[in-house]
Amino acid sequence: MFDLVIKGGTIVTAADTYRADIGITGGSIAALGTGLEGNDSIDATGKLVLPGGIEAHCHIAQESATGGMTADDYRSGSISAAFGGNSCFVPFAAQHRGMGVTETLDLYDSRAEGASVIDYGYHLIVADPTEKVLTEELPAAFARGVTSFKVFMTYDLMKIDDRQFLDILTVAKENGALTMVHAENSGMIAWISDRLVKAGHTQPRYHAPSHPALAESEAINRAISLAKLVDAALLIVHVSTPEGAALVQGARLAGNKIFGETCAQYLFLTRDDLDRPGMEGAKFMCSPPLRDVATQEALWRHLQAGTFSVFSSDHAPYRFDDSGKLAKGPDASFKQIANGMPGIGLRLPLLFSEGVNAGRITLQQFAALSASNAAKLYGLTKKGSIAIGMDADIAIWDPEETRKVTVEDQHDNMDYTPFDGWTVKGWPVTVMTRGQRIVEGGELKAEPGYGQYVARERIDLTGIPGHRAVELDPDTNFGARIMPETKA
Ligand code: DUC
Ligand code: ZN
Ligand code: ZN
Repeated sequence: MFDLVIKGGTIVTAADTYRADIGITGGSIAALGTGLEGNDSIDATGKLVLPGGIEAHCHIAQESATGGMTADDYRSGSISAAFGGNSCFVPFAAQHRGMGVTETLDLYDSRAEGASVIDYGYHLIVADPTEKVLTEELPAAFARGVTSFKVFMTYDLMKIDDRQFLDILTVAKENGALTMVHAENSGMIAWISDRLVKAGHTQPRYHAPSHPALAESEAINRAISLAKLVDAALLIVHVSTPEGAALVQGARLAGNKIFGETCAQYLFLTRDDLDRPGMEGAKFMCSPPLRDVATQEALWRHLQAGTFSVFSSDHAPYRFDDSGKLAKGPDASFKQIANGMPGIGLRLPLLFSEGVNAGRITLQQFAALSASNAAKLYGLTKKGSIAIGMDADIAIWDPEETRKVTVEDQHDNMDYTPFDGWTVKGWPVTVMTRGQRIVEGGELKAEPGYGQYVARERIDLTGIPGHRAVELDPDTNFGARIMPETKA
Protein backbone atom coordinates (compact mmCIF):
# COMPACT_ATOMS: atom_id res chain seq x y z
CA MET A 1 0.00 0.00 0.00
CA PHE A 2 1.32 3.40 -0.99
CA ASP A 3 0.50 6.63 0.84
CA LEU A 4 -1.13 7.92 -2.31
CA VAL A 5 -1.81 6.58 -5.79
CA ILE A 6 -2.54 8.72 -8.85
CA LYS A 7 -4.66 6.38 -10.93
CA GLY A 8 -5.54 6.11 -14.58
CA GLY A 9 -3.76 9.20 -15.88
CA THR A 10 -1.50 9.66 -18.87
CA ILE A 11 2.01 10.39 -17.67
CA VAL A 12 4.00 12.91 -19.66
CA THR A 13 7.75 13.41 -19.20
CA ALA A 14 10.38 15.12 -21.33
CA ALA A 15 10.98 11.69 -22.90
CA ASP A 16 7.65 9.83 -23.08
CA THR A 17 3.87 9.77 -22.89
CA TYR A 18 2.38 6.57 -21.37
CA ARG A 19 -0.49 5.27 -19.25
CA ALA A 20 0.41 4.26 -15.69
CA ASP A 21 -0.51 4.73 -12.06
CA ILE A 22 1.95 6.48 -9.76
CA GLY A 23 2.55 5.14 -6.23
CA ILE A 24 3.80 7.74 -3.78
CA THR A 25 5.29 7.03 -0.38
CA GLY A 26 7.08 9.39 1.98
CA GLY A 27 6.82 12.24 -0.53
CA SER A 28 8.70 10.34 -3.25
CA ILE A 29 7.62 8.43 -6.32
CA ALA A 30 7.86 4.80 -5.24
CA ALA A 31 6.31 2.94 -8.17
CA LEU A 32 4.97 3.29 -11.69
CA GLY A 33 2.64 0.54 -12.82
CA THR A 34 -0.92 -0.62 -13.18
CA GLY A 35 -3.43 -1.58 -10.52
CA LEU A 36 -1.49 0.19 -7.74
CA GLU A 37 -3.35 0.69 -4.46
CA GLY A 38 -2.87 3.30 -1.77
CA ASN A 39 -4.35 4.69 1.43
CA ASP A 40 -5.41 7.68 -0.61
CA SER A 41 -5.99 8.07 -4.33
CA ILE A 42 -6.58 10.60 -7.06
CA ASP A 43 -8.49 9.63 -10.18
CA ALA A 44 -6.59 11.14 -13.12
CA THR A 45 -8.61 9.46 -15.87
CA GLY A 46 -8.62 11.65 -18.97
CA LYS A 47 -5.93 13.91 -17.49
CA LEU A 48 -2.25 14.45 -18.18
CA VAL A 49 0.13 13.84 -15.29
CA LEU A 50 3.21 16.01 -15.65
CA PRO A 51 6.26 16.91 -13.59
CA GLY A 52 5.27 19.85 -11.37
CA GLY A 53 6.45 23.07 -12.94
CA ILE A 54 9.64 24.77 -11.81
CA GLU A 55 9.48 28.56 -12.08
CA ALA A 56 13.14 29.51 -12.27
CA HIS A 57 12.93 33.26 -12.87
CA CYS A 58 10.76 35.32 -10.54
CA HIS A 59 11.22 38.21 -8.13
CA ILE A 60 9.66 37.58 -4.75
CA ALA A 61 10.03 39.74 -1.62
CA GLN A 62 12.85 41.52 -3.43
CA GLU A 63 13.82 45.18 -3.05
CA SER A 64 15.13 47.00 -6.06
CA ALA A 65 18.36 48.97 -5.71
CA THR A 66 16.25 52.09 -5.23
CA GLY A 67 14.22 50.52 -2.42
CA GLY A 68 10.93 49.51 -4.13
CA MET A 69 9.57 46.17 -2.89
CA THR A 70 7.84 43.59 -5.06
CA ALA A 71 4.15 43.15 -4.32
CA ASP A 72 4.50 39.41 -3.73
CA ASP A 73 6.14 37.78 -0.75
CA TYR A 74 6.95 34.09 -0.41
CA ARG A 75 3.41 33.32 0.70
CA SER A 76 1.49 34.99 -2.13
CA GLY A 77 4.20 34.31 -4.72
CA SER A 78 4.31 30.60 -3.97
CA ILE A 79 0.52 30.28 -3.86
CA SER A 80 0.24 32.00 -7.21
CA ALA A 81 2.97 29.78 -8.64
CA ALA A 82 1.18 26.65 -7.36
CA PHE A 83 -2.16 27.65 -8.88
CA GLY A 84 -0.25 28.04 -12.14
CA GLY A 85 1.06 24.46 -12.10
CA ASN A 86 4.35 24.88 -10.24
CA SER A 87 5.65 22.62 -7.47
CA CYS A 88 8.88 24.53 -6.90
CA PHE A 89 10.33 27.95 -7.63
CA VAL A 90 13.71 29.66 -7.57
CA PRO A 91 13.40 33.43 -6.96
CA PHE A 92 16.35 35.79 -6.60
CA ALA A 93 18.16 36.86 -3.46
CA ALA A 94 19.50 40.30 -4.32
CA GLN A 95 22.76 41.60 -2.90
CA HIS A 96 22.88 45.38 -3.05
CA ARG A 97 26.05 47.43 -2.78
CA GLY A 98 27.41 47.50 0.75
CA MET A 99 25.70 44.22 1.66
CA GLY A 100 27.48 40.92 2.13
CA VAL A 101 26.36 37.79 0.35
CA THR A 102 25.88 35.75 3.52
CA GLU A 103 23.84 38.58 5.00
CA THR A 104 21.74 38.64 1.81
CA LEU A 105 21.03 34.92 1.91
CA ASP A 106 20.17 35.05 5.63
CA LEU A 107 17.71 37.84 4.88
CA TYR A 108 15.98 35.83 2.15
CA ASP A 109 15.90 32.76 4.39
CA SER A 110 14.00 34.84 6.92
CA ARG A 111 11.56 35.94 4.20
CA ALA A 112 10.93 32.47 2.79
CA GLU A 113 10.91 30.25 5.88
CA GLY A 114 7.43 29.62 7.17
CA ALA A 115 5.88 31.40 4.20
CA SER A 116 6.22 29.31 1.05
CA VAL A 117 3.70 26.62 0.15
CA ILE A 118 6.04 25.03 -2.42
CA ASP A 119 9.73 24.12 -2.32
CA TYR A 120 12.17 26.87 -3.19
CA GLY A 121 15.79 27.85 -3.71
CA TYR A 122 17.43 31.13 -4.68
CA HIS A 123 19.65 32.49 -7.40
CA LEU A 124 21.98 35.06 -5.90
CA ILE A 125 22.21 38.49 -7.55
CA VAL A 126 25.77 39.78 -7.20
CA ALA A 127 26.02 43.57 -7.36
CA ASP A 128 29.08 44.14 -5.18
CA PRO A 129 31.83 41.60 -5.93
CA THR A 130 34.34 42.63 -3.27
CA GLU A 131 37.42 40.53 -2.56
CA LYS A 132 35.63 38.98 0.42
CA VAL A 133 32.61 38.15 -1.73
CA LEU A 134 34.77 36.54 -4.40
CA THR A 135 37.08 34.55 -2.14
CA GLU A 136 34.84 33.68 0.82
CA GLU A 137 31.18 34.46 0.37
CA LEU A 138 30.45 33.07 -3.11
CA PRO A 139 32.07 29.71 -2.25
CA ALA A 140 30.06 29.76 1.02
CA ALA A 141 26.86 30.51 -0.92
CA PHE A 142 27.64 27.61 -3.22
CA ALA A 143 28.20 25.33 -0.21
CA ARG A 144 24.72 26.17 1.11
CA GLY A 145 23.17 25.15 -2.21
CA VAL A 146 22.94 28.48 -4.00
CA THR A 147 24.60 27.34 -7.20
CA SER A 148 23.66 30.13 -9.63
CA PHE A 149 24.69 33.79 -9.55
CA LYS A 150 23.02 36.55 -11.61
CA VAL A 151 24.82 39.70 -12.71
CA PHE A 152 23.63 42.85 -14.47
CA MET A 153 25.39 44.65 -17.34
CA THR A 154 22.99 47.60 -16.97
CA TYR A 155 21.31 49.61 -14.14
CA ASP A 156 23.69 52.08 -12.50
CA LEU A 157 23.30 50.65 -9.00
CA MET A 158 23.56 46.99 -10.02
CA LYS A 159 25.86 46.74 -13.02
CA ILE A 160 29.29 45.20 -12.91
CA ASP A 161 32.08 45.91 -15.38
CA ASP A 162 33.71 43.36 -17.68
CA ARG A 163 36.60 42.73 -15.30
CA GLN A 164 34.25 42.06 -12.37
CA PHE A 165 32.18 39.84 -14.66
CA LEU A 166 35.30 37.78 -15.41
CA ASP A 167 36.02 37.49 -11.68
CA ILE A 168 32.51 36.17 -11.01
CA LEU A 169 32.57 33.77 -13.97
CA THR A 170 35.90 32.43 -12.73
CA VAL A 171 34.70 31.85 -9.16
CA ALA A 172 31.51 30.27 -10.50
CA LYS A 173 33.52 27.97 -12.74
CA GLU A 174 35.87 26.99 -9.93
CA ASN A 175 32.92 25.97 -7.76
CA GLY A 176 30.66 24.41 -10.41
CA ALA A 177 28.12 27.24 -10.36
CA LEU A 178 26.19 28.78 -13.24
CA THR A 179 26.39 32.52 -13.90
CA MET A 180 23.25 34.21 -15.23
CA VAL A 181 23.31 37.57 -16.92
CA HIS A 182 20.96 40.44 -17.71
CA ALA A 183 22.61 41.46 -20.97
CA GLU A 184 21.88 44.97 -22.19
CA ASN A 185 24.33 47.74 -23.08
CA SER A 186 24.03 50.32 -20.32
CA GLY A 187 25.53 53.25 -22.25
CA MET A 188 23.20 52.87 -25.25
CA ILE A 189 20.15 52.81 -22.96
CA ALA A 190 21.27 55.84 -20.94
CA TRP A 191 22.16 57.83 -24.06
CA ILE A 192 18.84 57.26 -25.82
CA SER A 193 16.79 57.64 -22.63
CA ASP A 194 18.30 61.04 -21.83
CA ARG A 195 17.60 62.32 -25.35
CA LEU A 196 14.04 61.03 -25.29
CA VAL A 197 13.32 62.67 -21.93
CA LYS A 198 14.96 65.96 -22.97
CA ALA A 199 12.70 66.00 -26.02
CA GLY A 200 9.66 65.50 -23.79
CA HIS A 201 9.07 61.87 -24.76
CA THR A 202 8.44 60.56 -21.28
CA GLN A 203 5.37 58.31 -21.69
CA PRO A 204 5.66 54.56 -21.04
CA ARG A 205 5.77 53.75 -24.77
CA TYR A 206 9.23 55.35 -25.01
CA HIS A 207 10.59 52.59 -22.84
CA ALA A 208 10.70 50.48 -26.03
CA PRO A 209 12.92 52.75 -28.16
CA SER A 210 15.12 53.49 -25.13
CA HIS A 211 16.18 49.82 -25.03
CA PRO A 212 17.16 49.03 -28.63
CA ALA A 213 17.61 45.48 -29.88
CA LEU A 214 21.26 46.34 -30.52
CA ALA A 215 21.75 47.02 -26.80
CA GLU A 216 20.76 43.42 -26.15
CA SER A 217 22.74 41.82 -28.96
CA GLU A 218 25.90 43.84 -28.19
CA ALA A 219 25.76 42.83 -24.54
CA ILE A 220 24.95 39.18 -25.28
CA ASN A 221 27.89 39.01 -27.66
CA ARG A 222 30.18 40.55 -25.02
CA ALA A 223 28.84 38.30 -22.25
CA ILE A 224 29.37 35.19 -24.38
CA SER A 225 32.91 36.36 -25.24
CA LEU A 226 33.74 36.87 -21.57
CA ALA A 227 32.38 33.43 -20.67
CA LYS A 228 34.30 31.85 -23.55
CA LEU A 229 37.55 33.50 -22.47
CA VAL A 230 37.42 31.65 -19.15
CA ASP A 231 35.39 28.69 -20.46
CA ALA A 232 32.66 29.24 -17.87
CA ALA A 233 28.97 28.30 -17.97
CA LEU A 234 26.67 31.23 -18.65
CA LEU A 235 22.90 31.56 -19.02
CA ILE A 236 21.56 34.60 -20.86
CA VAL A 237 18.26 35.35 -19.14
CA HIS A 238 15.17 36.93 -20.70
CA VAL A 239 16.40 36.94 -24.32
CA SER A 240 14.01 39.20 -26.22
CA THR A 241 15.41 39.54 -29.75
CA PRO A 242 16.04 37.24 -32.74
CA GLU A 243 19.61 38.59 -32.88
CA GLY A 244 20.21 37.69 -29.24
CA ALA A 245 18.69 34.24 -29.71
CA ALA A 246 20.87 33.63 -32.77
CA LEU A 247 23.97 34.49 -30.74
CA VAL A 248 22.97 32.00 -28.06
CA GLN A 249 22.22 29.37 -30.69
CA GLY A 250 25.55 29.96 -32.45
CA ALA A 251 27.50 29.73 -29.21
CA ARG A 252 25.74 26.49 -28.29
CA LEU A 253 26.32 25.00 -31.73
CA ALA A 254 30.00 25.80 -31.38
CA GLY A 255 30.14 23.76 -28.18
CA ASN A 256 30.32 26.58 -25.65
CA LYS A 257 28.82 26.36 -22.16
CA ILE A 258 26.12 28.86 -23.06
CA PHE A 259 22.43 28.58 -22.22
CA GLY A 260 19.45 30.79 -23.01
CA GLU A 261 16.12 31.68 -21.45
CA THR A 262 13.15 33.51 -22.88
CA CYS A 263 10.00 34.59 -21.09
CA ALA A 264 6.27 34.47 -21.66
CA GLN A 265 5.83 38.18 -22.31
CA TYR A 266 8.17 38.12 -25.33
CA LEU A 267 6.05 35.41 -26.98
CA PHE A 268 2.62 36.80 -26.14
CA LEU A 269 2.82 40.61 -25.96
CA THR A 270 4.28 43.36 -28.13
CA ARG A 271 5.41 46.94 -27.74
CA ASP A 272 1.96 48.02 -28.99
CA ASP A 273 0.84 47.09 -25.48
CA LEU A 274 3.12 49.84 -24.16
CA ASP A 275 1.29 52.33 -26.34
CA ARG A 276 -1.94 52.31 -24.35
CA PRO A 277 -3.69 55.50 -23.25
CA GLY A 278 -2.42 57.49 -20.28
CA MET A 279 -0.12 55.52 -18.00
CA GLU A 280 -1.70 52.13 -18.86
CA GLY A 281 1.40 51.26 -20.85
CA ALA A 282 3.36 51.18 -17.56
CA LYS A 283 1.68 47.84 -16.86
CA PHE A 284 3.62 46.40 -19.81
CA MET A 285 7.04 47.82 -18.96
CA CYS A 286 9.72 45.22 -18.45
CA SER A 287 13.38 45.05 -19.35
CA PRO A 288 14.36 44.09 -21.96
CA PRO A 289 11.18 45.58 -23.40
CA LEU A 290 8.43 44.00 -25.45
CA ARG A 291 9.23 43.89 -29.20
CA ASP A 292 7.08 43.04 -32.23
CA VAL A 293 5.19 40.21 -33.92
CA ALA A 294 8.15 39.18 -36.10
CA THR A 295 10.19 38.82 -32.92
CA GLN A 296 7.52 36.64 -31.35
CA GLU A 297 7.62 34.31 -34.33
CA ALA A 298 11.41 34.10 -34.30
CA LEU A 299 11.45 33.36 -30.55
CA TRP A 300 8.86 30.58 -31.03
CA ARG A 301 11.14 29.03 -33.63
CA HIS A 302 14.08 29.18 -31.25
CA LEU A 303 11.94 27.61 -28.54
CA GLN A 304 11.00 24.81 -30.93
CA ALA A 305 14.60 24.32 -32.06
CA GLY A 306 16.05 24.08 -28.56
CA THR A 307 17.95 27.38 -28.35
CA PHE A 308 16.25 28.11 -25.04
CA SER A 309 16.71 25.69 -22.20
CA VAL A 310 14.41 27.63 -19.92
CA PHE A 311 11.08 29.39 -20.38
CA SER A 312 10.17 31.61 -17.45
CA SER A 313 7.68 34.23 -16.30
CA ASP A 314 10.18 36.81 -14.99
CA HIS A 315 7.39 37.59 -12.53
CA ALA A 316 8.37 41.04 -11.22
CA PRO A 317 5.18 42.33 -9.59
CA TYR A 318 4.72 46.07 -9.07
CA ARG A 319 1.14 47.18 -8.53
CA PHE A 320 -0.44 49.88 -10.67
CA ASP A 321 -0.53 52.31 -7.74
CA ASP A 322 1.81 54.41 -5.62
CA SER A 323 3.30 51.30 -4.00
CA GLY A 324 4.59 50.16 -7.38
CA LYS A 325 4.45 51.48 -10.93
CA LEU A 326 3.25 54.95 -9.89
CA ALA A 327 5.57 55.39 -6.88
CA LYS A 328 7.19 58.41 -8.55
CA GLY A 329 3.82 60.03 -9.28
CA PRO A 330 1.05 59.70 -11.86
CA ASP A 331 3.14 61.45 -14.54
CA ALA A 332 6.48 59.78 -13.92
CA SER A 333 8.75 59.38 -16.92
CA PHE A 334 9.44 55.90 -18.26
CA LYS A 335 12.89 56.11 -16.64
CA GLN A 336 11.31 56.34 -13.18
CA ILE A 337 8.82 53.49 -13.48
CA ALA A 338 9.65 50.09 -11.99
CA ASN A 339 10.47 47.48 -14.62
CA GLY A 340 8.62 44.23 -14.57
CA MET A 341 5.24 42.58 -14.87
CA PRO A 342 3.41 39.72 -13.17
CA GLY A 343 2.89 36.30 -14.75
CA ILE A 344 3.93 33.52 -12.37
CA GLY A 345 0.45 31.97 -12.41
CA LEU A 346 0.02 32.11 -16.17
CA ARG A 347 3.41 31.06 -17.58
CA LEU A 348 2.39 27.41 -17.89
CA PRO A 349 -1.27 27.79 -18.89
CA LEU A 350 -0.16 30.18 -21.66
CA LEU A 351 2.58 27.82 -22.84
CA PHE A 352 0.21 24.85 -22.76
CA SER A 353 -2.53 26.70 -24.60
CA GLU A 354 -0.46 28.53 -27.20
CA GLY A 355 2.28 25.90 -27.36
CA VAL A 356 0.79 22.41 -26.98
CA ASN A 357 -2.87 23.01 -27.83
CA ALA A 358 -2.00 25.33 -30.74
CA GLY A 359 0.35 22.67 -32.15
CA ARG A 360 3.58 24.65 -31.80
CA ILE A 361 5.35 22.35 -29.34
CA THR A 362 5.02 18.73 -28.27
CA LEU A 363 4.01 17.54 -24.83
CA GLN A 364 7.62 16.43 -24.35
CA GLN A 365 8.85 19.95 -25.10
CA PHE A 366 6.29 21.29 -22.66
CA ALA A 367 7.55 18.97 -19.90
CA ALA A 368 11.12 20.00 -20.67
CA LEU A 369 10.40 23.71 -20.72
CA SER A 370 8.07 23.68 -17.74
CA ALA A 371 10.24 21.64 -15.40
CA SER A 372 12.85 19.14 -16.59
CA ASN A 373 15.36 21.52 -18.17
CA ALA A 374 15.33 23.90 -15.21
CA ALA A 375 15.83 20.97 -12.83
CA LYS A 376 18.90 19.81 -14.78
CA LEU A 377 20.38 23.25 -15.34
CA TYR A 378 19.94 24.45 -11.78
CA GLY A 379 20.89 21.25 -9.96
CA LEU A 380 17.44 20.32 -8.62
CA THR A 381 18.30 16.66 -8.85
CA LYS A 382 15.17 15.29 -7.14
CA LYS A 383 12.77 17.35 -9.21
CA GLY A 384 11.61 17.86 -12.79
CA SER A 385 10.64 14.34 -13.85
CA ILE A 386 8.32 11.48 -13.06
CA ALA A 387 10.54 8.56 -12.17
CA ILE A 388 11.04 6.25 -9.22
CA GLY A 389 12.97 7.96 -6.42
CA MET A 390 12.15 11.49 -7.50
CA ASP A 391 10.19 13.89 -5.30
CA ALA A 392 6.48 13.51 -6.00
CA ASP A 393 6.26 16.99 -7.51
CA ILE A 394 3.38 16.54 -9.90
CA ALA A 395 0.90 18.67 -11.81
CA ILE A 396 -2.25 17.03 -13.15
CA TRP A 397 -3.54 18.90 -16.21
CA ASP A 398 -6.95 18.86 -17.82
CA PRO A 399 -5.97 19.50 -21.46
CA GLU A 400 -9.53 20.51 -22.36
CA GLU A 401 -10.39 22.92 -19.54
CA THR A 402 -10.81 26.39 -20.93
CA ARG A 403 -10.50 29.52 -18.82
CA LYS A 404 -10.80 33.21 -19.41
CA VAL A 405 -8.04 35.10 -17.60
CA THR A 406 -9.23 37.71 -15.10
CA VAL A 407 -7.41 39.74 -12.47
CA GLU A 408 -9.74 38.38 -9.79
CA ASP A 409 -8.72 34.77 -10.54
CA GLN A 410 -5.03 35.44 -9.97
CA HIS A 411 -3.62 34.48 -6.60
CA ASP A 412 -0.82 37.02 -6.50
CA ASN A 413 -0.92 40.38 -4.72
CA MET A 414 -1.34 42.29 -7.93
CA ASP A 415 -4.08 44.62 -9.11
CA TYR A 416 -3.63 43.80 -12.79
CA THR A 417 -2.55 41.07 -15.15
CA PRO A 418 -1.10 41.84 -18.59
CA PHE A 419 -3.04 38.84 -19.88
CA ASP A 420 -6.48 40.09 -18.81
CA GLY A 421 -9.17 38.72 -21.13
CA TRP A 422 -7.01 36.03 -22.75
CA THR A 423 -8.58 32.61 -23.18
CA VAL A 424 -6.41 29.60 -22.39
CA LYS A 425 -7.16 25.94 -23.06
CA GLY A 426 -5.51 23.45 -20.71
CA TRP A 427 -5.35 23.95 -16.94
CA PRO A 428 -3.41 22.46 -14.00
CA VAL A 429 -6.20 21.09 -11.80
CA THR A 430 -4.11 19.42 -9.10
CA VAL A 431 -0.59 20.41 -8.06
CA MET A 432 1.52 18.65 -5.47
CA THR A 433 4.92 19.07 -3.90
CA ARG A 434 6.57 16.00 -2.32
CA GLY A 435 3.25 14.14 -2.48
CA GLN A 436 1.27 16.79 -0.62
CA ARG A 437 -1.62 18.40 -2.50
CA ILE A 438 -0.93 22.13 -2.73
CA VAL A 439 -3.84 22.98 -5.02
CA GLU A 440 -6.85 20.81 -5.77
CA GLY A 441 -10.33 21.64 -7.02
CA GLY A 442 -9.48 25.31 -7.23
CA GLU A 443 -8.53 25.45 -3.54
CA LEU A 444 -5.31 25.84 -1.62
CA LYS A 445 -4.61 22.67 0.36
CA ALA A 446 -1.26 23.41 1.99
CA GLU A 447 -0.20 25.75 4.78
CA PRO A 448 2.41 28.48 4.32
CA GLY A 449 5.65 26.96 5.55
CA TYR A 450 5.05 23.55 3.96
CA GLY A 451 7.55 24.46 1.24
CA GLN A 452 11.16 23.64 2.09
CA TYR A 453 14.44 25.20 1.02
CA VAL A 454 16.20 22.98 -1.52
CA ALA A 455 19.99 23.03 -1.57
CA ARG A 456 20.94 22.68 -5.22
CA GLU A 457 23.80 20.73 -6.79
CA ARG A 458 26.59 21.91 -9.09
CA ILE A 459 25.82 22.35 -12.79
CA ASP A 460 26.24 19.25 -14.96
CA LEU A 461 28.18 20.19 -18.10
CA THR A 462 28.77 16.64 -19.31
CA GLY A 463 29.17 16.48 -23.07
CA ILE A 464 29.79 20.18 -23.65
CA PRO A 465 33.32 20.58 -25.03
CA GLY A 466 33.68 24.23 -24.00
CA HIS A 467 36.18 26.75 -25.31
CA ARG A 468 39.95 26.85 -25.06
CA ALA A 469 41.47 30.33 -25.17
CA VAL A 470 45.10 29.80 -26.14
CA GLU A 471 46.10 32.86 -24.11
CA LEU A 472 44.85 31.28 -20.89
CA ASP A 473 46.20 27.78 -21.41
CA PRO A 474 49.65 27.12 -19.86
CA ASP A 475 50.43 24.82 -22.83
CA THR A 476 50.18 27.73 -25.25
CA ASN A 477 50.80 30.87 -23.15
CA PHE A 478 54.42 30.19 -22.15
CA GLY A 479 53.39 28.35 -18.98
CA ALA A 480 51.41 31.03 -17.14
CA ARG A 481 48.73 29.64 -14.76
CA ILE A 482 45.91 32.19 -14.82
CA MET A 483 42.82 30.10 -14.04
CA PRO A 484 42.19 28.20 -10.78
CA GLU A 485 41.42 24.50 -11.00
CA THR A 486 37.74 23.58 -10.96
CA LYS A 487 36.92 21.96 -7.61
CA ALA A 488 35.62 18.40 -7.73
N1 DUC B 1 15.45 42.10 -15.00
C1 DUC B 1 14.78 41.05 -14.60
O1 DUC B 1 15.29 39.95 -14.64
N2 DUC B 1 13.53 41.19 -14.18
C2 DUC B 1 12.88 42.41 -14.04
C3 DUC B 1 13.61 43.57 -14.53
C4 DUC B 1 14.97 43.32 -14.99
O2 DUC B 1 15.68 44.22 -15.34
ZN1 ZN C 1 17.12 41.10 -15.75
ZN1 ZN D 1 13.80 39.06 -13.76
